[in-house]
Amino acid sequence: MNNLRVNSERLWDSLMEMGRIGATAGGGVGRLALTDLDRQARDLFVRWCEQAGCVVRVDRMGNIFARRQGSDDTRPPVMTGSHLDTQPLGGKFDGIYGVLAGLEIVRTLNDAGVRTLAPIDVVNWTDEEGVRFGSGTLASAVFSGLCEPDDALTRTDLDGNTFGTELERIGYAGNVAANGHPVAAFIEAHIEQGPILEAKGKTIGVVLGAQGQRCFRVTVDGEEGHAGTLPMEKRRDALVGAARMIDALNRLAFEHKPHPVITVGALQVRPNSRNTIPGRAVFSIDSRHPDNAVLATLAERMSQACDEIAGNADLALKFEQISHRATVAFDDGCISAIRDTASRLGIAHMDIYSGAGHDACNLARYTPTGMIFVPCEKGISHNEKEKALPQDLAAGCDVLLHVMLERAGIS
Ligand code: HGY
Ligand code: MN
Ligand code: MN
Repeated sequence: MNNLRVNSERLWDSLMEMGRIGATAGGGVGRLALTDLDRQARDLFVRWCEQAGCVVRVDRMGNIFARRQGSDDTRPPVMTGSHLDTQPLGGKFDGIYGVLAGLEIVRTLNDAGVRTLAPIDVVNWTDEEGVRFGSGTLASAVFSGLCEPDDALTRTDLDGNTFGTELERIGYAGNVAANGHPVAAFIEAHIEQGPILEAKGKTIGVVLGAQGQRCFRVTVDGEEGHAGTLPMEKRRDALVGAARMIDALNRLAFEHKPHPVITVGALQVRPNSRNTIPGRAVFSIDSRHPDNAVLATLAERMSQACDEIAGNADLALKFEQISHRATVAFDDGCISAIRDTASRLGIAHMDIYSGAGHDACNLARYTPTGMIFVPCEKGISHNEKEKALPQDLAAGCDVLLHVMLERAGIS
């Protein structure tokens, strides 16, 4: 069995075909969760899984589980997967690789006529990126018992659509209860989204854990006014206030060693008109650090900095925490299995820590969980230029195959 290898070309072709759904002019993919493009990607994934003989179920959060039966289905499944949704200007590999690597394992086992003892589940987690509904990995958090279904289903996007109504609209509001089924282990394959593996010349990252993350929504209220008639000293300009806050937050990040990462990625201005003084500005904050205590102190300091700026400019402020993910340590047994399998297959590997968040960070609180990273070019991700090499993607999938086989057993 040790000589079993995935079909690199088939994996690559599946990634390229999936990448055509929501392809952007810049060579990337823009496929936001719960849009018609997401539905098309889901439909393609479901079709492929059914063609591969899987039984497909969808839960209340729209998570898709493709099950390859084992010879002893009393055993809990060994699960792998990731997410098919992308950033607005994302790439072909972030998340999608983990989902299609799982499908490639099913296809490879079919070709080899191998039946595992435990079933294998390949999952597509809904809305890992959290672009539309404010915080990421909501659906795997619900599955892992970290978030109530209604708390997630009632989240709204900027147009006031709720998560739940958008799931219904695309036909993926499943009838399976969202609060998880027993899982023997969860292993997620993902591109590193950083430059370390490539710089060190390693093909496999044995992921030890992931840094903590706190996200916020900041609402700054001033007063609309005429851009031509209201003197500068009489203005309560919400956007100028927000700009000062964003600059202060950025400077705050450099005051801590090692640096946290603080990103303001989304900003809405009302009424967003050239000749009206902005009355309201709403922006997001994504803050991350490997130490939970530093992250908590940072939250305090960011709130104080915004408060002070608002007070000095006669602006009203609302500083709301939207999500909080503590640092995560993956399961020692999964980590050793990934490391030993990479060694046994003769693939260069190293231990690594994840700067990015993943669905695996939620599953780690529910079942023994591990992650396998493969390099991406120059570490570029959340960018249309995101690239990965077929041979690296196949190597990661081979490690995933043998780790899953070891866990699931062969009948
Ligand atoms: O934000 C993240 O870390 C993930 O890539 N969605
Ligand atoms: Mn991802
Ligand atoms: Mn991502």
